[in-house]
Amino acid sequence: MAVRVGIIGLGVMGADHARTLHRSVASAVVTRVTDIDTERSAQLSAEITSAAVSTDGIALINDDEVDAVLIASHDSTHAALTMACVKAGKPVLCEKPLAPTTKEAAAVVAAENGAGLISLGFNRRFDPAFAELRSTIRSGDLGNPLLVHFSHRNVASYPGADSAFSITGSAVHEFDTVPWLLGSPIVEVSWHAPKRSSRVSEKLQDPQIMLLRTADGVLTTAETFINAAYGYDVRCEVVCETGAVQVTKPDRTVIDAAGRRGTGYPADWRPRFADSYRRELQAWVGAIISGTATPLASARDGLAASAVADAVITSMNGGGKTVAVTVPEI
Ligand code: ISE
Repeated sequence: MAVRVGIIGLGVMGADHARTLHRSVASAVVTRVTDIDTERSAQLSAEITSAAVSTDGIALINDDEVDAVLIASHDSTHAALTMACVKAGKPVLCEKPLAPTTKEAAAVVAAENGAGLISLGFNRRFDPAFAELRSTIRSGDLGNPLLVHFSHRNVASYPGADSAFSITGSAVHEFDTVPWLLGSPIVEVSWHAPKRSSRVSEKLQDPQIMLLRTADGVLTTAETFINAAYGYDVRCEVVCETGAVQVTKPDRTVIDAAGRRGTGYPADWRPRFADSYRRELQAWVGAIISGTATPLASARDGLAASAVADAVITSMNGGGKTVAVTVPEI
C-alpha cells in the first residue's frame, strides 16, 4: 500500500518535501501538487511525473487521488487548510507554525477534536543530533538539566520579515524543541533586544534574545539572528548538574588549505536538517499505513508553541522594558 500525498505550497520547504517523498520515503507517492504560482506547480509536476497539478488547496484536499496532505504554503494559510483536511477526514502534516496566533491554533485543535489527524513539522524532533541530545538528558547520567543555550542563525531573512515573523517563523522551533527536550512546558518568557545589526531594516530587531522558563525551573537563553550572513547555524547546549551536552554540526569533511583548517556552513536549513526531514516524513507515512498515532508533534504541540510565540510578542511589545510574560496553560 502506498500513501498518496498531495502537497500544498511548492516554495522552499514544499518542493524539498516533494522531492524527499518522491526519492527517499518508502510507501509514499506524490499524486497532487498545487501552488498559487502556477509555473512552480507545472515545473514540479514535470519533475515528479506521478504528481498532477490541482487548481488549489481545497481541490487537492478533496481529490480522491489524495490520501494525506502536506501543507507548506504561507503561514497565514495553515490554519484554514489544516481544518479543511480535518473536515475531509485526511491526515495532514502542516509545516510550522500551526497558526501565527494562539486563537487560530486553538480553533484548529477544537476542529480536530482529538481525532489525531494533524501532525506538525517541528523537524528537530527527528534530527539525529537533537534526538541524541534528548536521550543523553533523559538518561540522567549528567544530573538534572539547569539551563539551555540555544542559538538559531539564518544567512538572510525573507524580504519584509519583521520582528514578529522572526519569532513565529524561526524561534517557534525552540518553543517546541525546549519542552520536547526537557519534558516540561514553557511557563514564562521575556524578550530582549541586543544591539540591532546595521544590515537590517528598522522594522526588524535582529538579533533577538528570549528567556524561556520551563515549569521544571530550567532557564533557556534563545538567540535568533535571521541575518547572520556567515551561514545557517543552529546550536544547542544543555548544562546539567555534572556535565553539559550540545549538538554538533553534522560535518563530513574538514578542509586543510592555505594554512587554515575549517568546515563549511550550509546556506539554509535544508542540508543541515535533511536527515530530519526524511525521517519525519517516513515516520508520518509509516503511522498512516499502520493506523497508529502520529509520532510527530501534534496539533496541541502546535497550539502550545503558538501560545509561547504570542507571549514573547507581548513581551516584545512591552515598550522596551524587560517584561516577563506568563504563558497561559494549554
Ligand atoms: C525556516 O522556515 C525553518 O523552518 C527553519 O527550520 C528555520 O531554521 C528557519 O529559521 C526558518 O526561517
